[in-house]
Amino acid sequence: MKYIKSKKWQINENDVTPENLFNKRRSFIKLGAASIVSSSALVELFAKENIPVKNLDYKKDKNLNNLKLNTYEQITSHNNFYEFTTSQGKVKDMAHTLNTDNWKIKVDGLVKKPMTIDLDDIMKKFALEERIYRFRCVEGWSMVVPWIGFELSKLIKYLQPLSSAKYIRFETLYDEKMFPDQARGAFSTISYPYVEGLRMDEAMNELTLMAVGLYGSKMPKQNGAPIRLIVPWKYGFKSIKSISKISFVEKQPLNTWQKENSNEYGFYANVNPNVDHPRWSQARERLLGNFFKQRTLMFNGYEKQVAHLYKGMDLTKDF
Ligand SMILES: Nc1nc2c(c(=O)[nH]1)N[C@H]1C(S)=C(S)[C@@H](COP(=O)(O)O)O[C@H]1N2
Ligand SMILES: [Mo]
Repeated sequence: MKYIKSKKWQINENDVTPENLFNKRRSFIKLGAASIVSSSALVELFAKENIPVKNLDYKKDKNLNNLKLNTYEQITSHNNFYEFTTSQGKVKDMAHTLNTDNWKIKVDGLVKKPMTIDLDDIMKKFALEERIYRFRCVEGWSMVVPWIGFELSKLIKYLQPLSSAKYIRFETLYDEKMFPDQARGAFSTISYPYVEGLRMDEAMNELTLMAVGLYGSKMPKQNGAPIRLIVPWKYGFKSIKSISKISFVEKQPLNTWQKENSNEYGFYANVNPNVDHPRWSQARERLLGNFFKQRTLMFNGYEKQVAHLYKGMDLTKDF
């Protein structure tokens, strides 16, 4: 590995498992010394080979809970991203049609000044930090991911919503050229654009993250490049990908999965082992890479930080 340890395109060696290194080494050798001086070629190769390239600067998470991370390979090869396909293993091979150049986010609704913001500007404004979070899909699988991003609260303070704004609403980009399932029109799997929302106090919670990367590397397209929401105490579908619009609103937004099937999916979607999905138990989950299931934790293990948000609510009704 010595010869790839250059400052510009250094990989985070902690993040690469021994068998990973062993298998990838053959491809480096094939490349030959000449190609190795071209950093962009190497970056491309690394991405294809599922090795994160450390190209973000961020403050490391101390990982006080001692969570064991899933590998970069696991996190980037099992995805839910219906805009491409419902086949979780195939998203990574299709996501290249998503073009994240010059990414913009439209901001409107109950806000001091509606505007369109440039992702590049945002990246300069907010210092990035790593957040190692558990992530639990409503389907019963989970993973532990070292996300990179900044607190949504910082962005909200910068955008200055009006006091009449009670909820924040997000939309994923709508572009039929980039997302094949959107191009299927009436035959698409779900309706687009994908929509999600949070109550303002949930959005301002210190855990709520706008993520722009993982494993020190810019967000892989299959994981929702270039910027997505991460709400670790809620089922994964709340963590909307590839965000192109943010609105501040008075009424609770109708999120995509509630719209698709309100008997099975609600607005709050807090991880809760005691409230089963109508078609399966939510008491246990399978961590990616594990054979045996493990217990699901109330609020996905973030009870201390978020339980107060739901005082007085009936979590069996507001699921
Ligand atoms: N735009 C959009 N965002 C989305 C989804 C999607 O299909 N489209 N799937 C959701 C679901 S169900 C999950 S579990 C997570 C998966 O994130 P991952 O692929 O990074 O694991 O993204 C969520 N965000
Ligand atoms: Mo999910």
